[in-house]
Amino acid sequence: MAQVVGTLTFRRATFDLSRTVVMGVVNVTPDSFSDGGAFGDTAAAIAHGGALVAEGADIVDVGGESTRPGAQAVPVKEEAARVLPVVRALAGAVTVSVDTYKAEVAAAALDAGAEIVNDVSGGTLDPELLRVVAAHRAYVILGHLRATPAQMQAHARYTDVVREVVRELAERFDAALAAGVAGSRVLVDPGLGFAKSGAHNLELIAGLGELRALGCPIVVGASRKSFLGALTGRAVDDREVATAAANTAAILNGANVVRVHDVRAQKDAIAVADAIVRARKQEAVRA
Ligand code: PMM
Repeated sequence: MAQVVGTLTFRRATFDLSRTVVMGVVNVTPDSFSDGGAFGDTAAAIAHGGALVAEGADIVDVGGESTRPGAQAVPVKEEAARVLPVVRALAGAVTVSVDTYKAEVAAAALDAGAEIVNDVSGGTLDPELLRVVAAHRAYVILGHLRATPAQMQAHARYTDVVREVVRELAERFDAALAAGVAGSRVLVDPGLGFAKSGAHNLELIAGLGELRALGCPIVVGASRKSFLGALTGRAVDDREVATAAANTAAILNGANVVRVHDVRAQKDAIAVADAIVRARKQEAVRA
C-alpha cells in the first residue's frame, strides 16, 4: 500500500510528508517518567522547547499530565496552568501541539496558539474534545487507547493487535468526522504502551503498514518507552539507541511523524531512515 503523501499546513510552516516530521516532547509535569520533572517549571519548559526547536524539532508537543500506566489524573485547572504559559510562549516560534484528552484544556491551548490536539485517547475520554477541534479547525492526533490511562494495562488483550487497533482507530476517525473535523486534519497513532504489552508494541511497529489503510498520516511515539528498557536492560535516560532503532523500523513501515524526547539524538537515524524510504521509491519507479 502506498505511503501517505501530502502536507500538513500550519501558520508558520508546511510539512511535506515525503520526509518524517519530528515532534519534540515538552512535558510540564512534576512526575513524567522520562524527564523526572526536570522541566516541571514554566521557564525551564519554555527553554527546553526552544532547545528542541534549535535541534530540529518541527513541532513541540506540550503536555501537563503524565499518561504513564497507573498515573493519576490532574484537575483541568492545574493542567491548564501548567501548559498554557508554555504553549503561549512557544507558539510564537514553532508549531505547537497540546498533549491532552480534556476538551477544556484543548480549547484553552488552541486559543493560546496551539494548532494540534494530541489526544492519546482518540476522543474517547472526553466526548467534547473532537467538537473543540472541529470548532477551531485544528489538527488532531487520534491515539489508540482502551479504558483510561490508570486502567489501560488491564485491557491489553488482543487476538490480532494490529487488526484490532486499525479497526478501533477507524471508529475514532469516523467519530472525528461526525464531530465536524475535516478528514485531512486527522492523524492516527497506534498508542505504543497504551493498553499494550511490550509484545503488542513490537507487533504494531512491525505491522504499522496496515495503518496506512486509514489514509491518515501516522504518528509513532516509541521514545524511551519501557518495552525498549525490557529489550535492552537500559534505564529510561539511556534508551536513545533503542529509540533510534524503533523509529527507523517505524519510518520504514510508514510512520510520518515521530514523537521524541531527544531531537538531537534521534535526528540522524531519522535522516537515514528517510533516505532509505526515498531509495525504495526510486526502486519502485525503476521496476
Ligand atoms: N506517548 C506518551 C504521551 N503522549 N502522544 C502520542 N501521540 N503518542 C504517544 O505514543 C504518546 C503521546 C507517553 O510518553 P511520555 O510520558 O514519555 O511523554
